[in-house]
Amino acid sequence: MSPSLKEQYDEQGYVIVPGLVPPAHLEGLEAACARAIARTRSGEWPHRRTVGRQFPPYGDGDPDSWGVQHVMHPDLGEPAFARWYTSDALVNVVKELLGCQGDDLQMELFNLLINPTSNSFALRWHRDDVREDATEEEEREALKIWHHGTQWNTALRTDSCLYVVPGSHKVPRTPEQRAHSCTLDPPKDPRAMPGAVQVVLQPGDTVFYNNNILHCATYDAHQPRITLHACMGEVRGGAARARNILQHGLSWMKEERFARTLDERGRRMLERIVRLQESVNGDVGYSLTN
Ligand SMILES: O=C(O)CCC(=O)C(=O)O
Repeated sequence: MSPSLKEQYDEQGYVIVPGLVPPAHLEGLEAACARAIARTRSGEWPHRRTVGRQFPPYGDGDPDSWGVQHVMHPDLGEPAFARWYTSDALVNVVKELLGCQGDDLQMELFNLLINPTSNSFALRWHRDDVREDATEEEEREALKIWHHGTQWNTALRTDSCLYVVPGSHKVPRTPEQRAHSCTLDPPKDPRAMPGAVQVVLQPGDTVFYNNNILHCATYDAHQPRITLHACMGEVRGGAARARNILQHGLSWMKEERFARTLDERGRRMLERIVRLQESVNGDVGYSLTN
């Protein structure tokens, strides 16, 4: 018997699921992505990942972008994104991977990963919520915490940017892996990392991953990338999830006009993340440094 999606996800730290964008959503998403990317590249959409900055805060330093942030934001005016984020096809897989009910799910990040246009770029090897200079013991402790959430990339164009080390979401780096990842510099060759595999997605494929898996990514200015990049969590994550999610700046989600763009399921998911934001006192800070 082949392993279930959840078994593969728990064991390897990632799993690829084909065909999670139902045909009824595809045309709307394609058109919404094209408009969002054009507005980002022209400088009109200010929420973006700038080339040269690997993690939040992304700042404004470079006109070139490798990501569009907050695609459900009402100012972007693209309801296709929230419609898909709250769709049965997607939510059913997330429930299976997290082992939870729909009533536990909270709305989190939804961004877009794109190719820069003038400068190729790369993200260093990292875990999203464990610093690269953590000691082996600190890393072991951090990886014991289950964050009650999953992150995914859904490719609308063939995408081979992401590299992961299967199984590394559960164990500290070996000394050799540490040597490849204890730097703020992007890797010259991601394949040099012991255990690394390149994740190749065909259009329509989704890779779900534990964002504390050891991973990096390369962005080729000449290879079109249109990849939906999002995460969803469940309320049991509480404070363990707060920094990871809220460091991206989600106060706009509290605006009543955003709730009005959502269906019933979306509004309930939104209420849960707003409760998390309200429960956090003060600045959550950032997981990683640039
Ligand atoms: O580009 C990717 O696929 C990965 C992005 C990533 O690692 C991140 O946002 O932390």
